[in-house]
Amino acid sequence: VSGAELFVVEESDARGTLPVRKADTHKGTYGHVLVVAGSRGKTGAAALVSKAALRSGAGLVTVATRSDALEAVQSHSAEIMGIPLEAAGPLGMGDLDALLAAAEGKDALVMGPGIPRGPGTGALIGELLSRLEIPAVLDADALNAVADDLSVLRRAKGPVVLTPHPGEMARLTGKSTREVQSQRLEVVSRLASGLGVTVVLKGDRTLTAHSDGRVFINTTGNPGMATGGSGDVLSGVCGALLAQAIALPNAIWTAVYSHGLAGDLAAARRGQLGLVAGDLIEQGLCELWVRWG
Ligand code: NPW
Ligand code: AMP
Ligand code: MG
Repeated sequence: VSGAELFVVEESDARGTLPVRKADTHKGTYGHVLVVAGSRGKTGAAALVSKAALRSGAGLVTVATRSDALEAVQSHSAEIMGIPLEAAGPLGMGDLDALLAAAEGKDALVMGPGIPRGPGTGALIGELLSRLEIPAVLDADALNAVADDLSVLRRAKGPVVLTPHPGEMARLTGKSTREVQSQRLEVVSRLASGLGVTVVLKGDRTLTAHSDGRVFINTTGNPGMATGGSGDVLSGVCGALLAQAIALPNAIWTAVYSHGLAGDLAAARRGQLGLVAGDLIEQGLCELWVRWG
């Protein structure tokens, strides 16, 4: 691909990117992640994002979600703080003020897994990103929401990271999933440079493309991770590393490497068939951080 510069991420690269905790620090040092995720019936998505962020070093995690979903989201984990979004139905411009208030004092935004999506969700995301300076990770239904009009992403004030699986990438680019899979490198690097964002094309050998033409190839992970919620965990890890002020794109290829290695460690305990997304967090990530001291 013309202009693309390829790198294979190694364990020492990922390990070396992570911050070493100093004694004279506190939770504020490690950043506060705002998670906009979940809805009735998909509260698990918000919980997985949030728990993954907490288990990846974020100092604080707050979830903003519809009132009818918040209690269930928080019941998954005592450490998650919550803000109810009082309106009803799909996320739209009516949620802007509440989300701007929720984003005050936050260090990174993760938006998308399990959100209620409607015709106004893309415009809301564009408006929100045009007002926030913090890095934003868009995943799942936030990607589907902006797919109709990707130009909303150009309004973003802060850095933007997109984390599509091949099906979502197909929607973002108007291609078929097969076409995406047959030209992964071209598709991901073109989208990243075209929009001026960082794009993670997930799957076997996940590719992280930065807007400057660099593409980072991941070698960790296994098909046991093809299970509901795996991607939600990745977006939480990304949010946590960004909130800890790790620069782009390093924060993202490190998150991808760590998430995949967590999957390999969890599969060693559970088997690929037994692996569920929660294992990536409770077993995989925790074992990984111990291994990396
Ligand atoms: P197929 O099936 O192969 O033809 P969707 P989702 C394709 C939330 N979740 N390689 C696949 O194609 C998420 O966060 C909530 C190739 C299919 O067409 C989202 O907000 C959970 N193709 C929402 O639910 C746990 C691939 O994409 C399509 C591919 C819907 O998310 C689960 C499926 O994708 C979930 O995370 C690959 N590697 N991967 C919860 N507990 O609350 C996917 N495709 O339609 O975007 O649906 O990803 O399940
Ligand atoms: P999602 O489809 O959004 O839940 O994301 C699935 C996550 O699991 C992504 O991080 C993928 O890279 C990872 N994953 C799924 N299948 C595989 C596979 N066969 N090999 C490696 N990683 C995978
Ligand atoms: Mg997903």
